Amino acid sequence: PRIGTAERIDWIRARLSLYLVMGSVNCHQSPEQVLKQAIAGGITMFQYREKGKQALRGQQYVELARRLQDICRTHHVPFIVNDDLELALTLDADGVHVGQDDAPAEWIRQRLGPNKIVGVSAHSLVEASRAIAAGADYLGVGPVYPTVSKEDAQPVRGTEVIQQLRRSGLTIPVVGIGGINEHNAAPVIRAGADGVAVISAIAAADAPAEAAHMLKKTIVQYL
Ligand code: TZP
Ligand code: MG
Repeated sequence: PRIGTAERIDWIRARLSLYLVMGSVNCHQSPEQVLKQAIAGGITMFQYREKGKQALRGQQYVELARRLQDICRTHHVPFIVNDDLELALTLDADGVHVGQDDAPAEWIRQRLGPNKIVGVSAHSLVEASRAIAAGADYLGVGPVYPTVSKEDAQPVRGTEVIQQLRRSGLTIPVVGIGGINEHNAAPVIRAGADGVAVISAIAAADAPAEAAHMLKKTIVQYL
């Protein structure tokens, strides 16, 4: 879809309904297997987030990214890179996601150009407004619930920030993140999110396809 159009925004919005964020550290089986099953279960977007003490580095980090990107390409699932502009440029990824402590969103947007997807984590209305001004395509808002997947996670915020964003009239695509699973996803969507982003609910599931499918069912029901 063409840049800056309502069509492009809605295309991104639709891709956010079930967003899998993952690296090798989060998986109980090979990341390739997890991703394939998650896609079979209905995920709509993927973020390569290879973080933590046990994370792959160097050539292995790049090679896993390539293999996961290939799987995404085959199934027409957008492939987003967490916090690594250079990797995204090298692989011609579909976009980059940055947190508040990462490179500024303005810089990411400038370097990626207008056609790539730029996602930004926001924990308040102020951070959300700044991200929008910087050229973000979507916001990741959380942690909605307690999470075990991020060591330096911010305090839990429930669905409050998502509601606040919508009440103040912001229409940017939003995904809730943090501790979300099939049992607690509904309030996130009802609060105004366009989807949910999950790590452990899918990546650490015994049956990732089943887990994704159940989550998707809940989300679609409340969207
Ligand atoms: N950002 C805020 S919470 C979180 C990130 C990356 C971790 C989400 O993982 P999980 O397992 O879905 O709680
Ligand atoms: Mg970060």
